[in-house]
Amino acid sequence: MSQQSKTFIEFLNSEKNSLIQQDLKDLLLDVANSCKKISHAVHQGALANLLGSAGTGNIQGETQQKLDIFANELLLEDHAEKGKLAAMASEEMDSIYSIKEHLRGPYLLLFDPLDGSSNIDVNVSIGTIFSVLKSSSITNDPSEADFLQSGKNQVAAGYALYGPQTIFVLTLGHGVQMFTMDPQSQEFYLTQEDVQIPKDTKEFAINMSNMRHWAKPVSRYVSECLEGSTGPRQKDFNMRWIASMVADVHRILIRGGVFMYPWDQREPDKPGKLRLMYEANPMSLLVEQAGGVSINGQQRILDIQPSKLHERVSVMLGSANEVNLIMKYHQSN
Ligand code: P6P
Repeated sequence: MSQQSKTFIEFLNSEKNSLIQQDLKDLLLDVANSCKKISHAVHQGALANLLGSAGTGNIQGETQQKLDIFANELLLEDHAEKGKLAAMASEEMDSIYSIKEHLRGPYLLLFDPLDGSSNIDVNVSIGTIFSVLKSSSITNDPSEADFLQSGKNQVAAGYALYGPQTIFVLTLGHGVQMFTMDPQSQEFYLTQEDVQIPKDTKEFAINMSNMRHWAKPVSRYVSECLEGSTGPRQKDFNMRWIASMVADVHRILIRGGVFMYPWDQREPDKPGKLRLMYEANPMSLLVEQAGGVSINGQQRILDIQPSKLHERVSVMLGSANEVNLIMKYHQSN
């Protein structure tokens, strides 16, 4: 590792972050350390008897993998007594996790402890997504209502991607930074500052098997991509679908593209598959901070006022010019 690259703690303590609260810096350092431990477990896989189903289900109606539970429990244990949080919320838990009053701090931590679980057993990249909000009060018992803040209120958001490299991606509201873990030292080094998503792209990501269920604006956009240079877009497109939002979003942060998990008529009463509070909101803050756009078809995702903790949302995010075109199709439909 070239020695001039800052470590994560050097980045947090740099002049650029001089106005960031020390409590928040400490929290983010703890989150990064938790992700290092999850990375170690993910990369052990079968050797640690951590593959396969745990034989239980979560509030989402999904079968929990052993690593889902391991990651969730590790995050709870790591943060319950550090004095930075008033409460935590997780994709894997029905209700919030309240911190004991004498150990409370000013923040709320929300996470999808292991996103992309269906990829665990087939050795495809997965990740941890996190979002940080300010707690409205640390004196009385925190409630689910404390968490129901729109995504633009996030004070920090990011993810860890467990792939060929373990990468920690963060925004504190002043751009997006990427840190790569040195496998020997287990240290995160700043490897990309001020990430910028290209405004245009020739790559889209969506689960094509749901095509017959989509709303018209989505069908129109994807069909035009498929018509390529012979159609109205007058250029050919490529398609990707990793089925790990963290991996698909990471690719978009690096080289542009569009990620869509839109509403479809399979479950018409649900706005979408992905969860607003701990998937769409953190990813939307990262995408916007990197110059991209993130919508649900009607509005900016970060403006959505949540009504429940595990609320789902339709997600279309990525290269600004493409997502703005998708928004235009929704408005003209
Ligand atoms: P499908 C993973 O379970 C996840 O929540 C996202 O990470 C991913 O983009 C999506 O679901 C994949 O869903 O229906 O293609 O398996």
